Amino acid sequence: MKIGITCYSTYGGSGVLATELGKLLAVRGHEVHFITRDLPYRLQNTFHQNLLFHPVDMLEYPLFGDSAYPLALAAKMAEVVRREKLDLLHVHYAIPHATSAILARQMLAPIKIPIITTLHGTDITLVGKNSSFTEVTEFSINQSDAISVVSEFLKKDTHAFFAIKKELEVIPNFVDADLFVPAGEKFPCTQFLGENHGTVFVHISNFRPVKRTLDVIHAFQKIYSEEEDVTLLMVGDGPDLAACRNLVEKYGISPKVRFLGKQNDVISILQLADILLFPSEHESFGLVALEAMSCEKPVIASQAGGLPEVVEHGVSGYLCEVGNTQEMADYGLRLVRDCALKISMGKKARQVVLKNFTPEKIIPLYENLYQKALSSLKN
Ligand code: GMT
Repeated sequence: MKIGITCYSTYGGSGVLATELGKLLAVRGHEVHFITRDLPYRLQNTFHQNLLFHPVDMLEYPLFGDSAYPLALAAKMAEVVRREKLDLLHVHYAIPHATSAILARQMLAPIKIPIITTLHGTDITLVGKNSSFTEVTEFSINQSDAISVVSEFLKKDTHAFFAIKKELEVIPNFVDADLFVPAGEKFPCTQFLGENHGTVFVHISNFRPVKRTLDVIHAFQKIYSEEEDVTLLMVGDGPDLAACRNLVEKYGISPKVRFLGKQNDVISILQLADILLFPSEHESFGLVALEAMSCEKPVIASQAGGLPEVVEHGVSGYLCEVGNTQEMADYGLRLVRDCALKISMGKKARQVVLKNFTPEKIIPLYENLYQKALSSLKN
């Protein structure tokens, strides 16, 4: 198939997932055209003859600022569909990508192009529920030819809030378990963190309020107050980063916490860590948790959104009440003090990934959805 993929190209789970999907579809013989504002960051340093990139041309016009992006995207989609004879458009994130695709489809008539929309979470839970976007989100979902959501939680939430007339197919996130592997020689821990790093906790996110990054610091401080041989790596950047730095200063734990900023090589970082701390307010799936699990790292996460569909409490990690940093610290301490438990939980975490969340299991679900959308258009 000739597939057009649109996603956000900067950091963020939806862009990561869309890019990894495109790369794997290309390997499976599909011709994949990324129609995005910039080169998606997980596409950097990647070459495959079936992977093509079409940047959205944006007119630099002060009056518009960024507001013309949805229109410029629609125009680029129409141009690429026509020229490259694409079979379908797969858009990630309802707003504005599905909306732009609908406009492109209208511009393309009588050419018929199916639109597949994947809802990732914040497009529904934060943006779509905002009254200024509710109607356009609902419209864009209902106008799509096929829709997928990344968890049962997101399916329920979408139905609860919007009047959806189409089937929402649950297709979970996946991780390439051949790349996200447990051990890494490339980036040895002692070389990077010194000899006395102890148990290494890691948090990776875009530091938005929904990630509750301050809870990571609170929980880690509680752990450190009982066990000094611990280190925390904070990876990523975003609105709450400064507040996290201030809290670390306030607690006087700066030597124990390393802020690494945005990083491309997430695999190496996960490999040198022992435990992922992931205390989100809500999380439709939690791709980072899956990536950590694939590297045999237990996850201490919140009992929120789709996370219970990923992390099994007491098996691959622990699920805690949102905001209960004492509970998170208690589980963290349990793993710090019981190395065998930490290792066996990590191994079970990877088993879960291998059983349910590999590309081999998940990519065919997307291919079936594409086929369904194509045949619905023929009927
Ligand atoms: O929250 C993020 O990290 C970014 C966000 C996005 O849309 O880019 O991620 C969402 O999509 C991911 C991929 O499907 C999911 O794994 C994340 O759980 C989801 N984030 C939230 O629901 C907060």
